[in-house]
Amino acid sequence: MKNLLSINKYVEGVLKKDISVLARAITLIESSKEEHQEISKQIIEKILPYTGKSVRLGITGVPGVGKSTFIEVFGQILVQKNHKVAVLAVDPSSTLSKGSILGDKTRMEKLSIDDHVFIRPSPSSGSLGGVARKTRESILLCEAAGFDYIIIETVGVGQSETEVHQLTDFFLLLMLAGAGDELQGIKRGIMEMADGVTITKCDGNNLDKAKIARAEYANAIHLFPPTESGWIPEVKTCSSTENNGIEEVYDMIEKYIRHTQSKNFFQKKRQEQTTFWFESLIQEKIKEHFFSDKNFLQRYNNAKEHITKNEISILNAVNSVFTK
Ligand SMILES: Nc1nc2c(ncn2[C@@H]2O[C@H](COP(=O)(O)OP(=O)(O)OP(=O)(O)O)[C@@H](O)[C@H]2O)c(=O)[nH]1
Ligand SMILES: [Mg+2]
Repeated sequence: MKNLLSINKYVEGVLKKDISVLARAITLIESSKEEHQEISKQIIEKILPYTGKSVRLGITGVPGVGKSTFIEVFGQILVQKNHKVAVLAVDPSSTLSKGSILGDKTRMEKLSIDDHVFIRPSPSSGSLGGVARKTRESILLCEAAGFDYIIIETVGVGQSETEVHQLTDFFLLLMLAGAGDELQGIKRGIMEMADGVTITKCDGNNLDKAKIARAEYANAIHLFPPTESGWIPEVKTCSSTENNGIEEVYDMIEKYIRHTQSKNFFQKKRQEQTTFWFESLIQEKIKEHFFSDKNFLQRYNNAKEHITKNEISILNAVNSVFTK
């Protein structure tokens, strides 16, 4: 890491929309060094009043479904509509798909050189919850730097969605036609989380298959319990390579935002998300608190040994850990 700036320099730089300072602030946030985390905390505190004014869009789907290619085209539409776009990636399986960060740079060729766009690959280390939390703070920094459309790309393999869902206003699921749910590894739970579904690669030989898939998914979605906001998720088709149907996805998201804002649901959802992150941090702290206590740890290990030898019931073992 380059030399650290003062806290005020970070804050000023971000608010002045200085991209290099923004990037450095994010690096700081991603660092696990205690000293860096302390500074990050204070930066976030100071920029907090300037956050919140953006659309936070989560995009998920199995590897290869076309997320990055979609974002390349979708991002350009956003820029045409005068949005300032930040693209962040959450990739919990980075050890499995090391290639994707490199791939993103080439797949977002035009977007990555646009002045109105900021692209940030995923932090490479840390637990899933940790990565998502850092992404949350990166979102806040991007908002403070004037980005009003934040896209979060995540690999849809079933681990990261719940977290990313808690970071975004609209959760878009990209699907392939004719691959079968099983093959796509998309769990029903993820379908239920989606505010919209888009069948990708609706071009060439895929056209008919995509249309059939669209009808099937639309039917499936109607069987899900109604959402709290009353919004019924829509299913679209698109081709990123032929630039078809992308505008319709934009319209769908706009419609969703109008719908949820008119019912005050938009704000309510964000408040619930803040509570979610508060609670998960509290849980983490409680755990940390106990496990950093040597005596607790000893009782914990003892109890564990006793239960594996079947010498004590689990309930009694648990009690023994919390009894001094
Ligand atoms: N025919 C066609 N091919 C596409 C389309 N969109 C993406 N592809 C191709 O599909 C492959 C995967 O695209 P990516 O955009 O990298 O997919 P991804 O979902 O970001 O993949 P990961 O980041 O690895 O999870 C690439 O070879 C793309 O060229 C499309 O609309 N039509
Ligand atoms: Mg990608």
